[in-house]
Amino acid sequence: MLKNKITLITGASAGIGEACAHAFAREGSHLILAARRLEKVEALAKQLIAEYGIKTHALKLDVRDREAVNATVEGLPKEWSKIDILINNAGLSRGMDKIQEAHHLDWDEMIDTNVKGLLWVSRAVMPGLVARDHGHVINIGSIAGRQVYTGGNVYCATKYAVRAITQGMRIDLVGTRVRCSSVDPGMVESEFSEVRFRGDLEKAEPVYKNFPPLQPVDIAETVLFCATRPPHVNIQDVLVMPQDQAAVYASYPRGLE
Ligand code: NDP
Ligand code: 8X3
Repeated sequence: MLKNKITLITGASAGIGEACAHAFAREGSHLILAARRLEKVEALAKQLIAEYGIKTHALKLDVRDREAVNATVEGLPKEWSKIDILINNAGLSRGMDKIQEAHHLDWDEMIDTNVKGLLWVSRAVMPGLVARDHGHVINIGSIAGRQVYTGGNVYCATKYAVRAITQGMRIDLVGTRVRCSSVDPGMVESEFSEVRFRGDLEKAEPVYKNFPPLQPVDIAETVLFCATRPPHVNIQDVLVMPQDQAAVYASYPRGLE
């Protein structure tokens, strides 16, 4: 079903985006791999070509830069220009400070990446999907877009926004054959916490010690499921949690066995 399709993945240099790249490559999709760390997406691109025989196009892209996003999408080589699937995955969290104590630049970074970045990429790619009357936008939301937790404030707000934007996209796409899904994970072991705590491993590593967290591949398989339903089926949203995490405040501290 994905053979020879073109999938654009933002934030493909690590974690969930990188795992999506493997899952989609395995199914024969050609991949546009975008992130700020070009060396990482280039290395991944080479690996996927060797492993799966697909075509790849690696891009250095900061989703916060609207002009760069537009120029990149408009400037895609002809053979890459007809995108079938967009996975809006690029995202991050910064800090867990109280609103009365947090730094405004952390808020800018989260809002600019998770909300505005997702919008810039969608705005650039969706007209092509609509014109071709075919395609799929898959947004990576979060449990943080459904429940607010201590210190989550602005990060949660960005993921609530992603949830609203996804619902709005679906409404705006009614009458087209373009599908729109969101996949909302609970805790996933990736670079996420290291980025949130700016490389402070003493804070980042314990996040994944209370119970077995999800792995990026778990989310990639869910994204793949959404993308491989028959054309008349749209998986609107999926919430995927670790087995020991029923809700942000209801988890079982099993530890890692
Ligand atoms: P990682 O930190 O492992 O990966 C984040 C990816 O986003 C990286 O590839 C990074 O690439 C990219 N990225 C960040 N900022 C930008 C930017 N400005 N422009 C382009 N790419 C960017 O985290 P995850 O894989 O866990 O996160 C992926 C998504 O999943 C995010 O949207 C996150 O909010 C969401 N999520 C994560 C959960 C978790 O517990 N880990 C749970 C629920 C949702 P680079 O730095 O090279 O630009
Ligand atoms: C990331 C999941 O619970 O750490 O979106 O906010 S959580």
